[in-house]
Amino acid sequence: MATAGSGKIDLLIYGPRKPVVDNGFSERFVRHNVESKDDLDGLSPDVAARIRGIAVTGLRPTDATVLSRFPKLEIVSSFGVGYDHVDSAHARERDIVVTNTPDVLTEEVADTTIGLLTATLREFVKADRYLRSGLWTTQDYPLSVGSLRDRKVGMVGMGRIGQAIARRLDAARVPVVYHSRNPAAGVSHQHYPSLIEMATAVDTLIVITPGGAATANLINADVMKALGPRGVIINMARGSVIDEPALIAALKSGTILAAGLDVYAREPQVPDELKAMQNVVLLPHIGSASLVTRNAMDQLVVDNLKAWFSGKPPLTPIAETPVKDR
Ligand code: 8YV
Repeated sequence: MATAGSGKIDLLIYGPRKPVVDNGFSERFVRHNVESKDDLDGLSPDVAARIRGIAVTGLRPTDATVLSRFPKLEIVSSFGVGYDHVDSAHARERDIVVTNTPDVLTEEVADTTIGLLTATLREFVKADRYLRSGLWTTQDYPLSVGSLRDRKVGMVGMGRIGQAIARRLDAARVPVVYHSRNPAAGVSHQHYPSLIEMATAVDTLIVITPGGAATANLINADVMKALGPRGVIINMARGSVIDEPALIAALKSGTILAAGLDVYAREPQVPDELKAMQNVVLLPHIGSASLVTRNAMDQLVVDNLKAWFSGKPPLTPIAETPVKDR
């Protein structure tokens, strides 16, 4: 933690320490590190009064109670493409610009999605356990009921990552349709304005839509019922987008076949009921979590702040907080 910086720019680093962030700023800046929301109370009022920029380096709640501690705040540079943890309405009201880290993670998350989809359908995790337990020496692993070969995928969300996933499925010759509020520009796949209608027409859902109030529990019991007993759900978005108790019930009862999950309602807590199931593959929110991609995301967090404090427009502002002429 640095000391007071007269004439310097005070930044709050809110979340986990990252080498790219620790080493990314010149002497012009003074960094103050706070790991979690509870630790914010440890920040002295003097320092809070000087903070002009925040780097949110992980999924930390950045709501009005957090932002209102900083009267001189100009910019919140948030790690990750999703920013449902940041109160963008509050920021907008106070003319605080919010930035995220799109594009640099698109292909990584799309790769992870295809891996999780294939692992779920072809039971890679169960098969690995089978081999390690020595069972292969007595009997071949049973044929998987799931396969990509006889499936039709409905994408829930067709933004940048959704399109990168769809490109991979096109190459694998898997039919793809999508649901989103409005048709996506330049996308030739069939668009379904109704999620239920799409769920009825497909057997596999890939969820890759922003989290937040607008999509809370979008994938509910009715959608799961419409998907049917061959149904597979892959969630790469936010846990909040799926009604988790309804998902557990649907997996237990055979309303749907299987699920591959990277995100959960109360991370890092994952319901024991899910952990006990054989027809789910559970990843600990690692969609973008390779060194190369996380470094690129961290760098963009730094670069947005540096651009702003050099008097330039930030590189990747979110749509809700447009930047006025500087
Ligand atoms: C990160 C993500 O893992 O970009 C996102 O929205 O969910 C991930 O890339 C997340 O920000 C966790 O820190």
